[in-house]
Amino acid sequence: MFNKEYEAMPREKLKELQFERLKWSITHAYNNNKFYKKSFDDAGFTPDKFKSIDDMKHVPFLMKQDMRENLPFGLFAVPMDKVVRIHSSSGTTGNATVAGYTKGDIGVWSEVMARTIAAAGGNEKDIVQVAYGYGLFTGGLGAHYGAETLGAAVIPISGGNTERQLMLIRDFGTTILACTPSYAINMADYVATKMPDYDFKKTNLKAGVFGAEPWTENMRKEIETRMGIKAYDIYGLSEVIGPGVSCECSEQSGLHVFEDHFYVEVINPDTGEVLPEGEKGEIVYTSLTKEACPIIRYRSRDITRIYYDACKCGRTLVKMEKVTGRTDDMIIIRGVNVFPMQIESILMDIEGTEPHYQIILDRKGALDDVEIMVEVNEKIFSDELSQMQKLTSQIQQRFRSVLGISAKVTLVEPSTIERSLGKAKRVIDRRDM
Ligand code: DLL
Repeated sequence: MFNKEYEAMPREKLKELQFERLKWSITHAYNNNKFYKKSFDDAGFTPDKFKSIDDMKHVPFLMKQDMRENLPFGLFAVPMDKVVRIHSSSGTTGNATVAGYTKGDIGVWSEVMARTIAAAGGNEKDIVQVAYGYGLFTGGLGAHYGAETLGAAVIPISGGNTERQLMLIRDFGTTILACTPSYAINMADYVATKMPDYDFKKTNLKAGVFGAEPWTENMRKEIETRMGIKAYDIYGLSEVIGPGVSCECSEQSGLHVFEDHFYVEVINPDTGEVLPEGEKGEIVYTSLTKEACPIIRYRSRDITRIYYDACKCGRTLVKMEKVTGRTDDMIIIRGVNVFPMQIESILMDIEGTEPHYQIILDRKGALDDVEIMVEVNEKIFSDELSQMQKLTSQIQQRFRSVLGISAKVTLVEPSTIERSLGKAKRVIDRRDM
């Protein structure tokens, strides 16, 4: 553990710490930011009414729309001379958000990312190759500062240039890879198709810290087998800090939330009501220590559940389940609510398909038209036509029985679907065009 005092703090003590920090954060936002002052006043809430953690339910939510309406710096709570970094995310759903950091915020972020890499087995002896994009996206610099804080050696290659990535892994002896899970698969595919003499198992690579997009257990298995590594899920969002909000530990069963810096609640997205432990809903974040951009009850739109268990790793921090969807990447196909992840799970359970797919939505008259384009492996593609037809109808049948929708299925040869260097683009919705 990078910071045992906080990561394994007895829960009672952690609760006290959270209460003190919540009080500070709420007061800081109210006193130093006009948006929060108005929003709290409108809701009839003032920080002096915050007497226990239970009072959180009286604090108004911060919505994505509030962020948009206050672009670029309307949610900052310190003067610009205290801000040392600005990041911005185009957002998974296309709405820009801007985040500012003070020196102190960068310190917290570096610490939670150091903890994240340590939870994946990293220490100062490791060589961490950061293949997340550097720039306004928080992945690159977040992993970079975390790895340095841990004392590891960083290779700041950023995303792209796959062949060079693979050569560096081999020649520099990279031990930990940081990138999106879809890019990790992309690297494995590159090796399989273009570098016959390359063997991941002969490199020093032992682990990967993968995140920034949803991925399934099947994808984890695939990455672990093909690269001969342990693949850990890491999670975060720019509005909260970037990567470093939560991460998996050696148990790989749920992501520990760094609760000494982030307070989490799960709510019913329709009613806003806080749900009991273990129930699935939208996760809501409150920052406890952030100076430049405090976020108070931010509705993330990510769907998960949180639960407390005595984790074998020794951390006492609450766990969140792998995020498999958002309230807003939900697509409605002929009235059926579908998450891209459900489609991925179906495809990954079918022998012969690859984890590269796109869902193309169109409108034919009044009806939604769905096409699933999915890559199949080389063997199937070069086999007889009957094999392809069999697979097509197997996929169609699974879609009908699991999701209740009929879709056109197009099987394509390996490497047809455009690869992304960062987050994969799974859905192309042409219905509103
Ligand atoms: O994606 C931060 C990040 C960078 C996380 C690198 C992990 C690794 P944003 O670009 O603001 O920030 O996008 C945040 O991405 O609300 C989730 O919907 C999704 N997301 C992030 N990590 C995961 C994950 C970064 N491990 C949005 N699993 C979030 C599922 C994830 N979804």
